[in-house]
Amino acid sequence: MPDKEIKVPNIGEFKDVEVIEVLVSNGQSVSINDPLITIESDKSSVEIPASFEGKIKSVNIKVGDKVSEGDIIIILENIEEVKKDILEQPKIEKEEEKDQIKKETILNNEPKQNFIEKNISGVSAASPKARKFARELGVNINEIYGSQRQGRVIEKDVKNFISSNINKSTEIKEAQLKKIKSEFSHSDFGEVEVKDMPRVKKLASTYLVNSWTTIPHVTNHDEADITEMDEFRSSLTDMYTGERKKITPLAFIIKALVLSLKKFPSFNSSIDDIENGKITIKKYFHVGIAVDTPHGLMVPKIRNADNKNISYISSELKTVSDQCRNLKIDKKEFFGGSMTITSLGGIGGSFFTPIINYPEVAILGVGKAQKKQIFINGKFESRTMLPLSLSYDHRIIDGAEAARFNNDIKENLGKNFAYKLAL
Ligand code: CAO
Repeated sequence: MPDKEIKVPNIGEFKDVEVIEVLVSNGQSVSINDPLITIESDKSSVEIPASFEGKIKSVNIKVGDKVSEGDIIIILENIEEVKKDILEQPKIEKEEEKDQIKKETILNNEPKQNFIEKNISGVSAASPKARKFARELGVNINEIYGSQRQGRVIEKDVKNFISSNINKSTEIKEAQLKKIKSEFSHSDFGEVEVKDMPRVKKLASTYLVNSWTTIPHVTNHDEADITEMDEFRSSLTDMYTGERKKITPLAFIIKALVLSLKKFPSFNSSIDDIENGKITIKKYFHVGIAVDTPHGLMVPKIRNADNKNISYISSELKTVSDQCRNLKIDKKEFFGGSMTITSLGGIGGSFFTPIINYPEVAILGVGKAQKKQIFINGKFESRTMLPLSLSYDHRIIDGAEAARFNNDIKENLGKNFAYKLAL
């Protein structure tokens, strides 16, 4: 029986990718999924894990080598040895081994992921030095977004991450200590099933908890009268086919939000350096959109929304939400936003309390527009009303400013929307 070879798996269209780290050495035992090497293209870096377990007979590559799919990374000890071991083991252990072999087959038959998918699923690009440093300090490097090109993490980012988390971790530890422990487990009351949380949800939970526990949130609710805008939207047809154009209210809301951000720059800011009393005002208008996907919530950006018209924004909305749902979006697209819109308008409901997408300072929640009887100029009229829920960081935005901001959005979506949104 020959030795077992571990090869470079499918890495998408990438070829001759540089090995930046070799994480194992001859004679070392590895388990399935243990990282073996790190490779890096100009798009991202990923660790290649072991697809079998065993003892390393030889490591076939070194730092600086270029590898492509199918290249042999390491050779594991002769499989005869493993077989001999199995024969010598008691029956009960053989069953375990069978499970292991079954696991291996499943692993090898699993659809292969490509580079971008791994990148979006949360693997940070990092220099080998930064990786080593993070590993030594017990920091998960994938939780860090780096300061270098395409979010690449360097040693300094690891240091910054640690210092900014020291206070947080003390608070979290205190909170954990205070957690109420139930005397009973769920299964004491009937059948239950424990499942793994999707990876995107796990990653998002760190950000959500950070936002919820560190930002003093307030939410202002309001309703925008979008009657004229909605009639216009529903009347849009394709010039050539005459078919109805499918542009959702969200494209108009993005444009309206950009106008309000221009008027109220504090909503387009971040206060990551609050200890030194510094506010970063962004001069760009990258609007985040919360996208519901089977993997969890993702928030890609519509970049430079101020320079795009409604049709363009509408088709970009479709493109980025499809990319998120198919896990074909670069991790960097989840960063560098001005403010986020979270729209439940296509699903239902009116008002809610959205959580700010840190390090932003405000988020606009949009509910489902409904026809309502509104008292205008002494009589009731049927108008289409859009529920708005604006959550903001009270350290930087006051309630009065938030109410004015909502008024401005209402104005931008109101009767004179065409003039306001330059249609
Ligand atoms: N009021 C009334 N109808 C609305 C509406 C609103 N505010 N917003 C959308 N609609 C309508 C659309 O016009 C469309 O109708 P037609 O099928 O007749 O054209 C339908 O609802 C579906 O719209 P959509 O949801 O597919 O598209 P969208 O552009 O409004 O939203 C996206 C795109 C990506 C935001 C959406 O698909 C999505 O993922 N929404 C969920 C976001 C979410 O989960 N937020 C919560 C985060 S907090 O946990």
